[in-house]
Amino acid sequence: ASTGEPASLDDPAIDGVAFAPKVDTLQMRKAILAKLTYAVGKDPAAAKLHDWLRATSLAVRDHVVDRWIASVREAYRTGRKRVYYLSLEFMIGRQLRDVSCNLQLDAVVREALAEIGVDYEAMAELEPDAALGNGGLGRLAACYMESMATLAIAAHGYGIRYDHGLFRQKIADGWQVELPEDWLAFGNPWEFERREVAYEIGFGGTVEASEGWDGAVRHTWKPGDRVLAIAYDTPIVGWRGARVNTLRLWRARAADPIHLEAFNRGDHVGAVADRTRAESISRVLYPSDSTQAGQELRLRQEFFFTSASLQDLVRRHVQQFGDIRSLPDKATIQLNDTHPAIAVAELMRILLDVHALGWDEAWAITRTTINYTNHTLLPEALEMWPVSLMERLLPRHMQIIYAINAKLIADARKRPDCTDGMLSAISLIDEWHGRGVRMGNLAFVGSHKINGVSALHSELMKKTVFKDLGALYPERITNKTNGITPRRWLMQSNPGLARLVRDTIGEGPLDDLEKLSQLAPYAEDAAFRERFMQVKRANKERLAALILEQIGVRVDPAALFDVHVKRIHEYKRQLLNVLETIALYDAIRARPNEDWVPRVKLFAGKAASSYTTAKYIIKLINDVAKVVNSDPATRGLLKVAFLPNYNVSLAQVIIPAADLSEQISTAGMEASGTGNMKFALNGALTIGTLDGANIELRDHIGGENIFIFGLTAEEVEVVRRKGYNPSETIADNPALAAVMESLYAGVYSPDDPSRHRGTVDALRNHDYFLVTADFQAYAETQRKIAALWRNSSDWARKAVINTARSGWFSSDRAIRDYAEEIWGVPTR
Ligand code: B1H
Repeated sequence: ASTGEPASLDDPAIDGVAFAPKVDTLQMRKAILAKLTYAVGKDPAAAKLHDWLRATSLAVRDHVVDRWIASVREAYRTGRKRVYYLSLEFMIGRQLRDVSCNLQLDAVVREALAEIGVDYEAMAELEPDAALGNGGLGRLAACYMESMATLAIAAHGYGIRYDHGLFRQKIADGWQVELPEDWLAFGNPWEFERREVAYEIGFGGTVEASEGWDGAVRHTWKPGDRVLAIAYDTPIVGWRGARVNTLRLWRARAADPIHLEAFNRGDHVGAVADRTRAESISRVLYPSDSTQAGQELRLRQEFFFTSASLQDLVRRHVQQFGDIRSLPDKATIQLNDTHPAIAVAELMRILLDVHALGWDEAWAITRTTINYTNHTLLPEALEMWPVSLMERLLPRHMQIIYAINAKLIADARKRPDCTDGMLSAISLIDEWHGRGVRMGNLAFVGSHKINGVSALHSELMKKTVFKDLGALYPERITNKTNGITPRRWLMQSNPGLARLVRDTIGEGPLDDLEKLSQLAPYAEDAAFRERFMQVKRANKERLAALILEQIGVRVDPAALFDVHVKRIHEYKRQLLNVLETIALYDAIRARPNEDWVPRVKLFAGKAASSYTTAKYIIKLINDVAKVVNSDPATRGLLKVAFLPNYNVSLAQVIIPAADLSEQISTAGMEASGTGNMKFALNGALTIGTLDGANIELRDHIGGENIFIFGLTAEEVEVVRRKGYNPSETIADNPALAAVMESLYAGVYSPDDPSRHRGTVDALRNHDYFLVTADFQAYAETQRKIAALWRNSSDWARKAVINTARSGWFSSDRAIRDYAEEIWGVPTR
């Protein structure tokens, strides 16, 4: 390191004992100035905030690298089992604060910059979010990477280094506009390019069969074209520097950068056309959350990063242990949804065709090494690739998939209870929609363990998508309820609350979040409640300032902040919230003298670019906001705000400032949710359905501290089976009927009165997501919430209990469970 003690790269403490770099403010200041001068090449007198950010990041990074090298050496020295987490998404957000916090350098960095005269907060704001993900699934991968480092698991994340992450959202005249995101524009101090780590990834071509020396048939895939995968490594620092693991992201490069012959002919564009095509693989993240993209480029992305990752981990294994057959003892692979499910066929190909193992041995290795997490039951999200596309792009893999399928079907036929229905359900090939490969079934069949992400979701998985495979292999399905890292979602995002916790019950929760339960008795302590709500108030003032700055809406920090932030999707039912908001607006105007609780309805979230209905929901929220916010009749009692460009950094400001957390998906549709956990941890009360992890949240914090309403998953199923008639429900509820009529008449869209008629018609005629069915229960629950709000000490009591009882939702707990029950690796 450039500061403090010379680094000990073989630090034995990495195996267990916690650590903090011994650096004082003076050393940190010198280090930052040295980086500014010699790495950034700037005169301190002329340096811009951006330059200081780069210099500071590099100075902090030195401390990371020491621990990183020690961690890698430790894994080699001890020969322990590694965890490989394959994910098409990693939404890791900003790094500087995360890394400094985990290395306990935050205070020193802050002071050093203050001495130099640089505003740390303003500087840190300049760091772009690494937004290589869509939503919960990608953020979960980031929380898990951090917890694996914290628990000193030797883990590697593998994904794609997209040039452009999730689009930037602008709101223009109330509509979502997507702008390209350019996180690498100013370089990325947190990544290390590894030009020498490069693998060839094949596509297309032919398969040749020949007889081997032993008389067995060997297959050789001769790809038609090849792309290079180049590694970019980002260190992932665990809490207190327990360990530093590697997130390895692959970038696509053309094997030949330019066709000189074409260039010399004067075809300057054609000379680089192949290159552009090859490199498009890692160009951009698909912005769809919960719908299969179905594009050839997406399949190329999936195979590209899966193949590179498997080649890399197999090479590492053989280099260290000499024998591919010990792979299951030394490596375990976790597939984050089916996006890397082709791993089953690719690992088989590597074992059969490259390492010349026999089928049974190769299959046993594959099946003990791979595990699969399912994140959704939504039919439109279940990946299925056309057989024709797979045969063209991955001919050898398709052969292997057919062979796996033949054995699967043959085994199933041996069972006495085997039926044709069962065979067609378990088959890897779907014959119904024009022959497709069911990636979920492939992942299931090739895995040791298959897990869902909440108790309810895992149960539903057994009853729906994996009903028949689950009956055949019941021991494989398990549950691992999601978790969130308390470092980012409490310590960094809510330093006020973290300080209060520390002052009250000490350091315990910093290393074991479940110790937050020691706060529970303080719910009865009026002075403590006062301090707790003061922290909340300060967070709300900060958010109010941001809302004013971003969209020019003035909100009162004393009002109830009612927050609905997540991807925009029909099943998440932002519409239910909007309809109730309109009903509330109607009621305030109808009965102006009632004792209304001042409320801010805050929304944020992105719609998939191709999801028209979701885009109309955004427009509707903004249309309603415009009318409500400018109506003097509400006397400021109701404000509606849509904050643009929801991302990890914005979430870190919004969540600590929330009083009420909206988790109101149609029961049975949200696999888990993780926002629900973040809000509760930060002392917001939840209004929610019995869906996903909300159920476990209720079990942990107690039914009296959460507001549950609406149909259960079982009731939803029954209602849908019977055939739901929304028009009856609407007719029975005058407030709801009035809302529908005003929307239909264009009260909220006077410039285009028919704009929201499609929305109203859909609700009146089908209402697949049962918005109208749950409206009454939701509205009544909101009135109970308002009543509780008036009793500020009762509200505060419940808020404190929410924080105190959320410790179980730490991703450390989740990862410990994966480590023990799925991976078979020790944790500290
Ligand atoms: C989740 C997705 C997802 N489930 C397809 N499935 C995608 C599906 O680009 N695609 O094609 C992208 C993402 N994301 C979420 O995972 C669930 O909806 C949440 O309920 C859950 O909390 C989260 C993490 O498990």
